[in-house]
Formats: sequence, structure tokens, C-alpha cells
Amino acid sequence: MQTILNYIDGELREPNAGEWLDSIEPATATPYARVPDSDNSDVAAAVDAAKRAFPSWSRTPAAERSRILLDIAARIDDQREALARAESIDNGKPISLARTVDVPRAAANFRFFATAILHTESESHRTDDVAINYTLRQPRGVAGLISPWNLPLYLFTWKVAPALATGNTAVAKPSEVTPMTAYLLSEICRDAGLPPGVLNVVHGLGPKVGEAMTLHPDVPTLSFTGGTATGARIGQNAAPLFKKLSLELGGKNPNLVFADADLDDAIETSIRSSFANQGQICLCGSRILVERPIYAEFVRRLVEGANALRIGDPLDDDTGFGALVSAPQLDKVKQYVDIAREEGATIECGGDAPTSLPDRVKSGYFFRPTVISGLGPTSRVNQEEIFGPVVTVAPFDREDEAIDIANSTAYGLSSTVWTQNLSRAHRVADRLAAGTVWVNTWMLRDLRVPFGGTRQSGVGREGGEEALRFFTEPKNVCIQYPLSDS
Ligand code: TXE
Repeated sequence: MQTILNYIDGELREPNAGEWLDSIEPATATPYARVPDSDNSDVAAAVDAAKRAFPSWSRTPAAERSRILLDIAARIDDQREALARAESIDNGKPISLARTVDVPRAAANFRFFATAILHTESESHRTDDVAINYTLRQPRGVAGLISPWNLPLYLFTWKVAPALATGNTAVAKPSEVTPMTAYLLSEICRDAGLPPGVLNVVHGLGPKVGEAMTLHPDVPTLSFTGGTATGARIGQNAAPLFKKLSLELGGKNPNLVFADADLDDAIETSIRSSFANQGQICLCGSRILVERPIYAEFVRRLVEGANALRIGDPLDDDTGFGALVSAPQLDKVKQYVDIAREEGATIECGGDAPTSLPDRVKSGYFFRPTVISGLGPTSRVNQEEIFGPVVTVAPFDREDEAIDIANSTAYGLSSTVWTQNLSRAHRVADRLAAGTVWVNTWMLRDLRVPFGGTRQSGVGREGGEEALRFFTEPKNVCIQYPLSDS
């Protein structure tokens, strides 16, 4: 059994109260590590360390901050295999996915923000011949960073990298469900010479550690990715304390396939956008709307593709589809499939656990890729985020109808449109309620673009310039011109 430790003031430490939680490997349903069950006092120590580190780190030249963060990126690359293995054990995802997506993207996050701070521009505004204004963008102090379990290292570094690059110090909490890669990152940061207190990682439960962070008066900035209900709770805590808030929440993303789409491409990508990471990516397209002339063929081939996914031990290089992250998540998925059945839906494929699994993972949290048809847009299965390997398919006849259905949930994170008609692509993209619209692709990411959602998918944007601005406070300096001697 491995032991995961907090990272506070540059040291790896046990939790103050000596309490621990079990970390479960989802593929085997057995504990593989113990993780600190930290409390208020650990959070207080982490915030104190971050406060002490702030004056020096915020004044450290950008080039030096950049050098350290680039060193961290290089070490993530060097340790790719160990990190990918840890993430696969922690999360249940296929190791091939962790190796090709999660870990390289975590390094890319550090590299992107480490270099971005070397190229920022600052604004100045001249007020006629009366005054000149210039805007300073200053780090805000201690940032509180809270991340979820689905892309543990990627989403954790997506917050840590811009916070530190811009000169903030941070207290970060990974999900208690998947703590291992954040722990390994702590070691990497220490070895890279990140000064003590610049990054502090406190492990533990949301209602204890997360809550203490959101209520701490000396954490003026909060960046959160996770469930919508948790986001609402954090908003309630943060508002009276006037904290600056970024909330990246859930999605119920539509995937619109028009009859003129490149069908091979649309089907291949839709299999990925439905079932990558067992459907546990906030950007997964969970409602597939297909124009009627191609509906039957699309569903047949989607089902074929879903059935062909190789379910198995996440640590096996050939596995394409792993375990769900936890027992509660598996139960949630089953409940929604039960609801679909009660509503008279047709389960086109999946709908239950796989029957033949390798011995090592026989007791894991597995559920087959599931395609459901026959449900109307108002069904709970089409309205609520399931966050698992379950997609619905439905035909549509008109573009307007497809857009109305696409926009009919409370969410607005991302959408995908498949068409060869350029006018339609622009027209539909313009009308979809979403922070990101992908046309003829999915999850293609450019770290410079704003990322986030509308409605119940969140508040604020991350990525690129948006993140640099979020983690800094603008200050205008207005100097009157002494243009004449009078
Ligand atoms: O998220 P939580 P969970 C969605 C998805 C999933 C649901 C619940 O629908 O089924 O959220 O997942 C911390 N104060 N997404 O339970 O609980 C918690 O410890 C402060 C979408 O994992 O929101 C963890 O670190 N923090 C999402 C983080 O919040 C609190 C990805 C997220 O946990 C807290 C994951 C509190 N009161 C789940 N309570 C996406 N959009 O990417 C919990 N936390």
C-alpha cells in the first residue's frame, strides 16, 4: 500500500490529525494507497505557507518563473510512463489514453503558460492630451484550485500552471478519488526547485478541505472544475467574501450529424466523443442527433464501433475502454439506464457490465459502452449529465429542430456539428448555446482559445489570455500630462 502525502511549504507531510482515506483502484475495486484525510488545520498551514511565499514569488522575474515551470514540464515528459501508469491505476482509464493525452497535455499546460508570460502585452490609453493611463496586471495572492477526478493531472495542471506563471502562489486540492498524480507532481515541483510554499497540495474530501479553501479569507481567487451542484455551493461560499471565481462545470453536449457529413469521419469521431475515458469527459457528446436520411446507417455503425471497443485491464496497452472511476459513478450510470428502460427506450447496445474480463480486473467498476434510442428530448436521460459511457441517438428532420433540441438543456459547455456545408456550419455554430462548437472534429484543443461554458456549465473562461487575466488584477495608473507649462 502506497502512502500519498500533502505538499506544504516545500515538504511532503502527513495530515495533522493523522487521518487517512483509502484510494481505490477502480479496475480492481481494491485499495492501493492511503491518502490524507486533511482538515482545516492542514488548509490553514498551506495558506500560511502560500502567503509567506507570495511576496518573493510575485517579484521573481518572469524569465525565472518561466525557467522553473519549463523544468517542471520537462520532468513531466521524462516521467511520462510512471505518471501514465499512476493515472491509469487511479482513474481506471486505459494507459494508452493517459500516455497520449493526459500526461503530454499536462506538460503542455506548463510549457504554454511558462512561455506565455514572456510574451504578454500591456495596455495603455491616452486620454486626448490630458493624461496617459496604463494598466498593471498584478498577481492576486493565494489562489485556491480545486479539480475533479476525470482528467486528474491534466485539469490540475491546467489551473496550477497559469496561477503560478502569473506570480500567484497556490493551495490546490485534487479530487480525493484520484489523488496520485497530484502527489507525483508535488515531488516533481520540489525536485525542480520550485520555492517552498509557491505550490501547496492538500489532499482530502471536498466538504472538508475544499470547503475550508473556499471559506478561507486569505484565498481571494478560486478556480474550480467539477459538478454543477458543487459549483453552486462554492459560489454561495465565495460571494460574501467577494472572491474572484472561475467555475468549469458539467455538460450535456449535443452532437449534430447532418446528412451531408463525411459519414466515416463522423462515426469514427463520434465513437471517441461518446466513449473516450468511458464517457467521463465533460466535453463528451452525450446526445447524438442525426438527420433522418442517414439515421439508420449511423446508428448501425455507431453500435458496431461501440461493440468493437476493447474493454479490459486499463494497464494493458491494447485496452481501449477501461473501468468507471468509482462505485457511486457506476451506480449512477446504471440508474440512468434503468430510467431509460422504464421510459420504454431501446438499448441498442451495452446497458450492462461486460461478461468476460481478465482475472485481475474481474471485480472492477466496468460498464459496457451503451447507445440508447427512442427517448424524447425532455427525458431525464437527455437532460441530466450522466458522465459515463451512455449516449442517446435520435433522428431529426430540420436544422431548426436540431438546434432547438441541442439548446434544450440547462447546460452549455460544448457542441459538435458534422456537415460539409460551410454556410450551415457557420449558421448552426452561431446559434448553439455552448462555450465551444467543434465542426467536423472533437476535442481539438488550442490552448490559446477561451475555454468554458455558459448557463449551468459554468462561469468565466480558462485558457490562454483568459487565464492570464483571471489570475491577475488589473490596476489602472492615470497620469496627467504636463503638456503645457501653465
Ligand atoms: O464532482 P465534485 P464529483 C460532474 C459529473 C459527476 C459530478 C460529480 O457529473 O458525476 O460532477 O463528480 C471538490 N467545496 N463532473 O463528485 O463533487 C471535490 O473534492 C469545495 C464534471 O467528483 O464536484 C473535487 O476535488 N470543493 C466535471 C472537486 O470538488 C468541493 C468533472 C470536484 O468534485 C466540495 C468531474 C465543496 N463543498 C465531475 N465538494 C467536469 N465538468 O469536468 C466537493 N469538492
